Amino acid sequence: QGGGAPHLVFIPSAGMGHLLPFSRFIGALASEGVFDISVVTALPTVSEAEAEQLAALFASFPAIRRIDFNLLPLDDATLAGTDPFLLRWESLRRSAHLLGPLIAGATPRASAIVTDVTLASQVIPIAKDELQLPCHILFISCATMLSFLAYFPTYLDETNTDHLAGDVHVPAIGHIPVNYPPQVLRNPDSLFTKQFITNGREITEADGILVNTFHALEPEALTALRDGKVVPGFPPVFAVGPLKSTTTGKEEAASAPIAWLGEQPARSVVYVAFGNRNAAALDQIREISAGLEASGCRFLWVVKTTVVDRDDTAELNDVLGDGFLARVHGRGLVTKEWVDQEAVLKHPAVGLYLSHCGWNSVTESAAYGVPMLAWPTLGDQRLISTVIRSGGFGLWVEHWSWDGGEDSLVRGAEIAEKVKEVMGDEAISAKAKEISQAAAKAVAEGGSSYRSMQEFLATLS
Ligand code: BUP
Repeated sequence: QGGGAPHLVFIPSAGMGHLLPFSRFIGALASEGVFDISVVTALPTVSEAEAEQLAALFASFPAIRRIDFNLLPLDDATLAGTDPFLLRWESLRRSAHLLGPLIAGATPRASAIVTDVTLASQVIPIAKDELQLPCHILFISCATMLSFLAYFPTYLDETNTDHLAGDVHVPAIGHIPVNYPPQVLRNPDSLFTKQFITNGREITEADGILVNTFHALEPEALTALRDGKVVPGFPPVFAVGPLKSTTTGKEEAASAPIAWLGEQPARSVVYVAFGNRNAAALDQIREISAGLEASGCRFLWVVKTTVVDRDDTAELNDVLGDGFLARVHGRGLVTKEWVDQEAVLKHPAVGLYLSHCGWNSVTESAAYGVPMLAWPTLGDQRLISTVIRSGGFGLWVEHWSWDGGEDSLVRGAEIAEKVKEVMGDEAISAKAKEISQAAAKAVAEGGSSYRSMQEFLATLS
């Protein structure tokens, strides 16, 4: 590195779903060894998983520089009770004016900024007006969600409203029922809604948008965005996924879940995980346990009972109920620990992923050809589930929700039935295999994502 190499400054946001694709993208660039790279880092991180991820990134690539970003205190009583990750996004946004001088002082001089979309409306003007630097977004959800985000301000203007008030027809994408986008958008006063709208308006000013997807996974959405059919004059969209880890930790390979998977027959295990910030209600957890037990399948289940991992002190036995772990001993492994999910999904023993459908998780499942049983919980996850449905590599039981309350509780018997159904579905399994082959082709030399990456890199020199 050095001597006139482009210097990219990355600004990731909070939450593993945001940090992991940044780490993967940065790792891929750093491995090429031709770029100077800095990462704007706000410490302490919200979760322990993020702290460990950042430490691993800097340890794997010692040449990457860390730009410490000291956040201003967020003294705002109106934000009490807000989700800690969303609160951190707000904190990053309100401190963003400090980024201009920080990045201006970087040596060698920065040549471009790559920011998370949650900070777009703050960072893009700083990059362009103050620093005269190109500003790109690394979008961490799917192209379908990007289309929705980009079109949402037009929807508001045309319907003369300030919130999600009905179905949305996104040009060239189609009809999106009112209950598919993040439901918090129904509330105009929510912090998320305000951020979503200002970011959605500003992203058209970005110089480029990198998306962790690939052409075969979302052909319509990518074509519509690129042809300016969603929003005229939309920035270039570079589909560079699926992004994969560049560090293959030996410790992960030796971890208990991976070792356990090594003892199970091929395609026999149901992997169950609902992301790192979805605190499931106790009664729903009990139904899931009943469902997994009744399914008769082997399973590996990552249980989270709190939004932030550091707060999780519950004992598994208390959470799962007396006797459960003993009854499923040998065929089910349950953990509260962070597992290397990519290594799990890559493992030949895994035959199904019962998932909350965070986008990173979906791209991982697609990359490794694991069929999905989609159980979206919140945020972008229902829109993401439409991608699984149209790709045919999973089943989305649309009436399953996580709203809480007696009516919305998904019963163990139904969970067992659907698990068995997808485990035995040859058509879904064939589609999953097909999509993983398409993913491998996309990132291989000459593939669509490979070429998009080259096109993006060409803009930097
Ligand atoms: Br839990 C867990 N190990 O134990 P998403 C997650 N992950 O590697 P998010 C692990 O975290 P939202 C674990 O592979 C994925 O790359 C997983 O990102 C990894 O969902 C990432 O899938 C999680 O985008 O929820 O962030 O939990 O959708 O709300 O962002």
